[in-house]
Amino acid sequence: MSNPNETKPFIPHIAILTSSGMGHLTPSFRLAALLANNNCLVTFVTTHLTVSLAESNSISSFLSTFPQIISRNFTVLPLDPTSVNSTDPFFLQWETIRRSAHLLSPLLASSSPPLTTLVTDMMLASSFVPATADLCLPNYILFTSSAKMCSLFAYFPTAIAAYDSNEKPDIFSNGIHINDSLTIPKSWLPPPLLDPTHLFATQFVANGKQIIESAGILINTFEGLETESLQSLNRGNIVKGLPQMIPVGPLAPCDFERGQGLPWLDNQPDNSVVYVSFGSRTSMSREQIKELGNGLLTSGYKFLWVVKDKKVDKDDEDGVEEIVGHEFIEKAKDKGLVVKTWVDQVGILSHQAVGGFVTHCGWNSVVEAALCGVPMLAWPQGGDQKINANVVESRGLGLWVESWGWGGGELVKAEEIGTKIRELMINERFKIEAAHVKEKANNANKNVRALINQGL
Ligand code: UDP
Ligand code: G50
Repeated sequence: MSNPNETKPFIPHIAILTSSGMGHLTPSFRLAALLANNNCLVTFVTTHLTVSLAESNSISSFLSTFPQIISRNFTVLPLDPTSVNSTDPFFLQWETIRRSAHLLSPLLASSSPPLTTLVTDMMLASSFVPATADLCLPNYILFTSSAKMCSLFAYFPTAIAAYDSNEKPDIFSNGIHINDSLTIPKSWLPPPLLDPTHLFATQFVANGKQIIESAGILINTFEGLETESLQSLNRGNIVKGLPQMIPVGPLAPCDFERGQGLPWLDNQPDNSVVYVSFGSRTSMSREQIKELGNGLLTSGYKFLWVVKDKKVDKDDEDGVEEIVGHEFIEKAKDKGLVVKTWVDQVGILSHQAVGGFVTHCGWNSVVEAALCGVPMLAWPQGGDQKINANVVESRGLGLWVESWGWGGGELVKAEEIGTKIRELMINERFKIEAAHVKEKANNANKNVRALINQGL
């Protein structure tokens, strides 16, 4: 017979509201899995109309692998695209979700058992934190980029407020001076921020203002990777009175993300292959693809290259051979593998044959490479990627050729790409530092589990 005086153990019930794009969905899945595997009940809120196929496929796999996670489909209102200053499908989807914020409380109010905590993706913070205030729950923000980017994010509204539009036509010409040890140069800013009327800029400012109202920021980074930035944020050296930054990284990949493996890779010697990928939503011009392909050939290293021809996978119809050319395929026969499918990136990065990663520096890619101890050649293409590239370079995890600029700018020539790849693969210091950070990444994982067990 059970003891009537025995109290039931407290089980936190956490709702996670994710946004759009694999760079946001993936860390939300990983956080949800981490919580669900550590005695929390999780409700996961998604919008089932996604921009890309990769998103809808991964949502299905995630939900079927975790039947214990409660799934809530958030139906959003259609957005009039002429009402916003952007055509990027992901930016539009963030805005669509943001404008439906008032519909979330009614969806979550009846949760059983009642919710104890909300976690909202940073792209949605400024509309959802106020809109869910009536639920009277602590609202944490999930920040899926670097702590250095979070410093800019937190400070940017102050920088804008200090600006008198009549006196200084170019507010960014000297960069954003955050404190005596941190200035973000103008050329590193996400390009849409340079136009204050751009949808991305208005969201960025509104979301940045909101973080002060949140219960805390869960950030996919770790002490061993971004010691200084985390300290500055938490010691009030960026913005005074910020809620606590809680490093929850490196968020560990879930089993459902695992792919079938690549027999070609299994047959290559240790540390001999360069892995090349620019993430889930960056396409390159055909001209740049040609230079990159020739650069890989001239590097002398074997390569595994994921090509992307269109921003959204549904539109990516041409075959690999049409994109890279028949001549290249012939030349690359014994040298590399070129694919145009979704790959298991963590599976590749953790393969012993992979010795270097040419990356756009989407933050998830950087954290995954850090977790697997793989040095990087940073080639930022847009968004927060130059700031992330700076983290890679300053942490000694690889090199960044700043003069290459953003993707879509001046053409980077094959010869130079080949030279930099050789530098990446030869430099022992990168390998040593990457191994060191990998060890710290594994220790950080243990700390996160301890934190959650104490009750977040
Ligand atoms: N990714 C993957 N396979 C692919 C392309 C991307 O697993 O073929 C994953 C990658 O491991 C990362 C995420 O998708 O977790 C991309 O996020 P990131 O922040 O690196 O860049 P984004 O795609 O947002 O630009
Ligand atoms: C995704 C993206 C471009 C981009 C960023 C992305 C960031 C991250 C910081 O995550 O810069 C950020 C926080 C809130 C916000 C916008 C950006 O509203 O495609 O630059």
